Amino acid sequence: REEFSFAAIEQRWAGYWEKNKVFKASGDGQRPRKYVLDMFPYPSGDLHMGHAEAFAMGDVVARYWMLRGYDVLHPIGWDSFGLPAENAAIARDAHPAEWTYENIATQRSSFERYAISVDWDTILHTSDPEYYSWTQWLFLKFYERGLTYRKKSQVNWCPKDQTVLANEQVVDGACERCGTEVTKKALEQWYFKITDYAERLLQDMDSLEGHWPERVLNMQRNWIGKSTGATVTFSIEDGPELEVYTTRPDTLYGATFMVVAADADLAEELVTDEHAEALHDYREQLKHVSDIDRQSADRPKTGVFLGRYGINPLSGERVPVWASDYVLADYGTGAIMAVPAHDQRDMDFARAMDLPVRTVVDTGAEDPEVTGIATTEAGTNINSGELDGLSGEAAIAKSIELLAAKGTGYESVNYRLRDWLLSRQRFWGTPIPIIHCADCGLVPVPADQLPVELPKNLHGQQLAPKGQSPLAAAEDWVNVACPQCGGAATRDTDTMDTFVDSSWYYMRFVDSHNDQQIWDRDKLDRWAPVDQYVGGVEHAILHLLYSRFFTKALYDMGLVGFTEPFSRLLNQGQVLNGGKAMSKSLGNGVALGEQLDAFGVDAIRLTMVFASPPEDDIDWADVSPAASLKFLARAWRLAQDVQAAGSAPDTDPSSGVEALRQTTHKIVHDAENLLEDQKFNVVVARTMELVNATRKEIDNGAGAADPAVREATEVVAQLLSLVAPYTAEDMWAMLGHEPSVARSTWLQVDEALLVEDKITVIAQVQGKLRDRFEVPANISDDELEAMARASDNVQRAIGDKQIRKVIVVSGKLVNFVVG
Ligand code: ANZ
Ligand code: ZN
Repeated sequence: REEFSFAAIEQRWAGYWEKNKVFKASGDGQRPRKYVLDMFPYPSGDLHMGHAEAFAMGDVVARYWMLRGYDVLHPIGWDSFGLPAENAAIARDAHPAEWTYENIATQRSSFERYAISVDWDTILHTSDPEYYSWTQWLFLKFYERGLTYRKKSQVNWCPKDQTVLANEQVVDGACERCGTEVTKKALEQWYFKITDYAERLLQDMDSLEGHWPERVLNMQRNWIGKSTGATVTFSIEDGPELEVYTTRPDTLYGATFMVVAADADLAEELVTDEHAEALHDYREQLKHVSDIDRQSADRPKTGVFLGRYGINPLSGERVPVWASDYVLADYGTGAIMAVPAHDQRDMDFARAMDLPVRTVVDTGAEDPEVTGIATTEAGTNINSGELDGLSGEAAIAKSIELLAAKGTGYESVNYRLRDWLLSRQRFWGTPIPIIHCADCGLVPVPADQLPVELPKNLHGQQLAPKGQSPLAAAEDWVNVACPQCGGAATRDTDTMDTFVDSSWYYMRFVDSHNDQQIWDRDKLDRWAPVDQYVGGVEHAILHLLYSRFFTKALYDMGLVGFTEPFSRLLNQGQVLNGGKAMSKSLGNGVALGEQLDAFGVDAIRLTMVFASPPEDDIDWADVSPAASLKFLARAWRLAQDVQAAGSAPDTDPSSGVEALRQTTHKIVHDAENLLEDQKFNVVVARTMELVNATRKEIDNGAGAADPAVREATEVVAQLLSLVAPYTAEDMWAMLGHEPSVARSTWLQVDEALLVEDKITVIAQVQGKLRDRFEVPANISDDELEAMARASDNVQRAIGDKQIRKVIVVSGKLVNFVVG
């Protein structure tokens, strides 16, 4: 008899699924459809343990739906533009495409070995002209609608990568990619107007409630950061009016000074000649301070007086106007009314600059004027003229009413969300399809001239960061005739943030190779939106917010028929080692390839899925791939025994041993619910249970020829196919079936075989046992009591006495107190 060998089994099935296109999405309309998507990988080296986990989880879902008879689209592609390829190209004096496509080839063969159930015909790479042609086309669609624009502003600049960064790419003041402290630079850049969609991005999250992890929804809500308050106009003596945004118009009487963002144009407009130099010096220092630091509460407050005074529109009071870095230029109006008594940052500034503090809300706490501690709780207005005696909402409403009557303010809403800065001064990205003409201005590249391809002759040092895009040096590429006037013009030399590429790939997957249109609308409507998206929580804001924005914008353009791209989201956990994330510096990395060589693909996949619920982290130091391998051998031998016993593949199971049949059907029934609830680890546990029950029946019961044993073993193969495709396929063949088990028919659960769990309960009279019954485990207290009352033994014991009290202990007993 053949011994179980994962290597022999892997060899038997290697390449089988790709060659036979087992996982090809048919789109024939004969069956209901599902779209399962794993966040597509970035081609940095080979696949690692993190990929292995994420893809194992997504595969459970895709394979399960396939077994349930769905037509499943489970595509694969690569997010293949980006800095690492460019840095590698500089280091090896090559073109970034070389490194990129080498890594893709490596990852592809690893994916094939790892036996993920993908449709290989869908394959796309965002760095292929066939793909980025449409990224450019979309950019121009957004441009046509005014959703892409150029603006000069103070942008986040990474001095190491020599490129600008979106706000979302600045993490704790540092570059998301390289960790270098981010500085500011005034540059003219391209933006997407995501702020136009702030409210819809927020509102539509209601429909994702319960389908996306709560944590992700909260992170997006915070990032959008909606607040409501009022915009208030202060007049300035001998100067332009100054608008401020406040969430607390009820504290207007406590506004003892004003502050404008020092780096805003506003500061320069307001400053008097006498103070201009001080402002200038202050602004110079500011360039080296990150937004995060600027807003940090414990930083000492700094600033300069602008020499101006504003007039409080409610109290008429004259207040000085300052400039400081703790007010941000791009939030609200870039200026505030400072209420030191009720805002700690204002209080700190007031104390540092010796400015007055006036308490206008009595909260019952000690007076901030005395303590220097601002009070933010609700209370009753004092020192506030017409607002005195009011509190909270009423005071806010009244203040807005008074402002509106004077024409000096109105209720308003603000969002923290900023427009998405999309241009990058790097090479390996989608070129921005715009031509700059001295006469015509910005001219879109005509659609029939797309794609604007990256030059193929740049390599090595020519790509080194210089603060402007390396494309600027490619003169033959840059210089073109203006499409409008035919005159000499130049191409835009920036490339797009790679998050633009990944904001729409899930739509392209429905029709990856269409060279006539971005996608065939019927195909898109057939498959999208994505039913199940799987990926890491690190994308909670950037990628997921951008994709939601793209979907909504495309909906408004009539290009798609849905407004949310991902109906359900699963964030798989991380694979740790020794309780810590794997990293080079800790030296605790585990190489996926070595694990696969040692234990086989199936044992590694099974270990990943069995270790914990998919959203939890897995500590590789705590798991046992060797035990997984043992279990797989045990399962495999069931099929071997059934085969040896000579039972035919079309055996009718109904004459099989009843008890094993009950176990089988119960487990299939439970597995259906567990898979819907994404409790994949429990499904594996139940599969183990079924293997044990079947083994018992073979060795000490009816034997391997019993039809119930065949039925159970077939179910084991199907359940295992979700996580251990090689072993499952081999078992399926031994059971005499045509491959592939992935396309087999899911067992139809026979309700008659679903016996309920029973428990024994007792009935007492005066604490004395009078009867016992077998009842369903989930019996209600009322049913239990009714059953006990109806018992002959109980009635006899009560006789003609009165029932004074009935005590029911759920699932255990009923006691009648009589007298
Ligand atoms: C007066 C006031 C009194 C304020 C008070 C708060 C408490 P959110 O909730 O985040 O929207 N603010 C407005 N624009 C700002 C800017 N560009 N940079 C820094 N701070 C700014 O916060 C709104 C509050 O933050 C506003 O309400 C304003 O201070 C400040 F007892 O106005 B408040
Ligand atoms: Zn022109």
